[in-house]
Amino acid sequence: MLELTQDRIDAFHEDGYVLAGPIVDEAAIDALRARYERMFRGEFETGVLPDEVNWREGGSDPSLTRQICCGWKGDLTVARTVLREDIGRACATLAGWPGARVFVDNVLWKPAGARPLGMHQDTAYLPWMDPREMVSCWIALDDTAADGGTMEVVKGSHRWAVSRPEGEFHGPEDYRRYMRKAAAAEGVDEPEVAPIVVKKGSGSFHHGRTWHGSGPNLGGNPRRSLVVHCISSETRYAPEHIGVGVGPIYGRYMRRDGDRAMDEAYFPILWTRDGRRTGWIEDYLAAA
Ligand SMILES: O=C(O)CCC(=O)C(=O)O
Repeated sequence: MLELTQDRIDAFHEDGYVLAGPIVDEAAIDALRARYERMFRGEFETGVLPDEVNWREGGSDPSLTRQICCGWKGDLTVARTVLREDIGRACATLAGWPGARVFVDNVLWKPAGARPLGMHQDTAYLPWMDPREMVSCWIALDDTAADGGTMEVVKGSHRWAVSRPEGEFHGPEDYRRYMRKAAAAEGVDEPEVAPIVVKKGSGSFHHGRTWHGSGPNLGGNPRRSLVVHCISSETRYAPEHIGVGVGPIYGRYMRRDGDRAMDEAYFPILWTRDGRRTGWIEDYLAAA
């Protein structure tokens, strides 16, 4: 069970991120790694295709980081971590929300030698959310090292303005370029970049405006992670985006009748202060 001490909560507010862990145990790590092999071969246990499958064995560029988004919809082992109540409670506590729901997860696998992931702010991609807020739990499935392509966060950058998304996410030439541009706009000459160096099973939480990304994997081992991106249980589609502008993937879940609700079938509630959790989660997780 994940518990956050007041020191950790204070550090998150000060720095825009905080280390945490252990979050998953050895058995879960082994099970997840085995599922990653299957998922990137295009095999999905539930028969449902995750919302984004950005890499496939045999057909994709081996120098890129393998990525699947909303893996929980395709695989129950992934779902058993992503839909954890304590992860939702931790994200809600850090954000000060009444509860938390999952917006999306990221199944990530950066092999030795693979290229960077561009630095960005998560909420830059979410102008259609009300409130436009996110807290993410990033879990390492391998021991990480500063030169091994681990995630890097920029201390204090959660206080910077939200930038317009720019550049490539997968394999950019200069993965810190747009972060430096944002830093300059804030008058920050030397942004403090902190690599998340943790043992497998541990990880970090980051704020939705914190700049983060990762460099090339210059080590000899793969760097696999599972990321749970939470939003407030109260999040709605922003009124000005109803009917337009949410985008080709998550826009498909928006109702067309003016109801701004985010449906729990796609964005399940993990935890609320008043004891609510989406009803179908336990049956779904037991369906193996
Ligand atoms: O693991 C990484 O390199 C980046 C992950 C990321 O973008 C995220 O957790 O939002």
